Amino acid sequence: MTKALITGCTGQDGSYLAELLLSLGYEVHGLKRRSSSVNTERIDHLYADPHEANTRFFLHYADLTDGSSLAAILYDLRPDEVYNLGAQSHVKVSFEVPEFTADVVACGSLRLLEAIRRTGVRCRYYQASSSEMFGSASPPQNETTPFHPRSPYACAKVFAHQITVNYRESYGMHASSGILFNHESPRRGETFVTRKITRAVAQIRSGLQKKLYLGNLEARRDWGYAPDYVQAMWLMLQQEMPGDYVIGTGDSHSVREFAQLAFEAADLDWREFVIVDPRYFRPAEVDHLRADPSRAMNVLGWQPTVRFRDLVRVMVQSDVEQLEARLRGGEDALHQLALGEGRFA
Ligand code: NAP
Ligand code: F7E
Repeated sequence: MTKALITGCTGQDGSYLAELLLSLGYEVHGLKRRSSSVNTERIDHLYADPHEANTRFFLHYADLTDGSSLAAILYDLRPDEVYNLGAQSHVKVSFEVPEFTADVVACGSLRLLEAIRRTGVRCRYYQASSSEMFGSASPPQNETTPFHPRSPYACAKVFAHQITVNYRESYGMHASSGILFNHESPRRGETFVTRKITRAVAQIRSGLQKKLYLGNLEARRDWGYAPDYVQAMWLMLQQEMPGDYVIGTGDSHSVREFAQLAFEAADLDWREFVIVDPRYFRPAEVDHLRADPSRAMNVLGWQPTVRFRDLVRVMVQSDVEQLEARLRGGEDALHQLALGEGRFA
C-alpha cells in the first residue's frame, strides 16, 4: 500500500488531498500541531479509531518549526510520498508575524527536506508553492515568469520554492513544486476574501450581520476550486521526472466581481452592504494574478472542472446551508454575529 505523509493536513488543501489519497487506496498520515482546542473539523469525517482494523488514516503531532519531530516521523513511517502543505498561509497576517511566517514557510520546508535527506528515506516530495511569488509580475504568469514577491509570506515561499529546486539538483531528489493560484472551497479559511464574503452573504441574508467591511476591491485573482488543485499535486508526484508546474484556471476576476456575484446568488445587492475599510489594505498589494497553466495541461493532462461563477454559487450555497443548520441547532446567534462583523483579516 502506498504511504503518504501530509503536513498541513488540517487545512483546506490537506483535507481534500487526504480524501483523494484515501480514495486511491493509500495509507495516509497527517501531521497536526498542538492547539489548545480541537481544530480537526475539516478531517473529522476521515478519522477512524487507530485501534480498529483496516484504518488507513492516521494523525501525528509534529510542527514545521521542530525539525526533530519531522525527522522522527519520517524515520518511523518511511513514506513513499510527502506533501508539504503546512504554512502560515495568510498574506496580510504575514506582515504582522513576519518572523513566524518565515520560520514555518521557509525554514519549515528546509527542515522537512533536510529530514528526508538525513534519514535517507526514498520518497517523492511535493512543495506547496504559490502564485504570490509572482507578486507584481505582469499576467499571465507561467513557470518562466520571474518572481517579484510582495509580502513576507511570498518571500518565504520563494525561499521554499528555490530550496526545493536546490535539493532536487544537489541530491537528485524527486522534488516537485506546484505553483498554485488561489483556490477556494466551502472549506476555505474564514478570513480569506472569498469565504469572508460568502459567510457574510449568509449572515446578512439571515439578519445576523448588517455590513461587510472589505479592503481592496480592485485586486484581481485567478480563483479555482480546491479539489481540482489537489488532483494536480498528486499528478505531479506520479511523473517519472520531478518538475515545477503552474496551476490555475487562466481566468481572473476582481474582488468586486466576486462580491457582486456572491450577493446576487442570495438575491441581494452588494452595494447596500459592502464598505471599504482601509484596515484591510496591505502594505504592498498584488494587483493581478492570472495563470498560464499550459504546461500542466500538456504534461499532466490536468484541467480545472469548476469555473468562477459555479465556484461562487457553490460557496454561497454551502455557507447558507451551514448557517441554517447551526441556527436550527440553536447555536448562539450572537457568536455568529461576532464572527461576521469583520474583526478578522
Ligand atoms: P490553510 O488552510 O491555511 O492550511 C495550512 C495548514 O498548515 C493547516 O493545517 C495548519 O495547521 C498548518 N500549519 C500552520 N503552521 C504550521 C506549523 N508550524 N507546523 C505544521 N503545520 C502548520 O492553507 P491551504 O489553503 O490549505 O493551503 C495549503 C498550502 O498551499 C499552504 O502551504 C499554502 O501556503 C499553499 N497555497 C495555498 C493556496 C490557496 O489558494 N489555498 C495557493 C497557493 C499556495 P492548523 O490547522 O493547526 O492551523
Ligand atoms: O486576498 C483582497 C486582498 O487573503 C485576495 C492565500 O491562500 O492565495 C491566498 O492569498 C485579495 C487580496 O488571498 C479583503 O487585498 C480585499 O488582493 O483571499 P486573500 P491572497 O492574499 O491572494 C495565495 C495564492 C496564497 O498562496 C495564500 O496562501 O483580496 N481583499 N478585501 C481582502 N483580502 C482579505 N483576506 N480580507 C479582506 O477583507
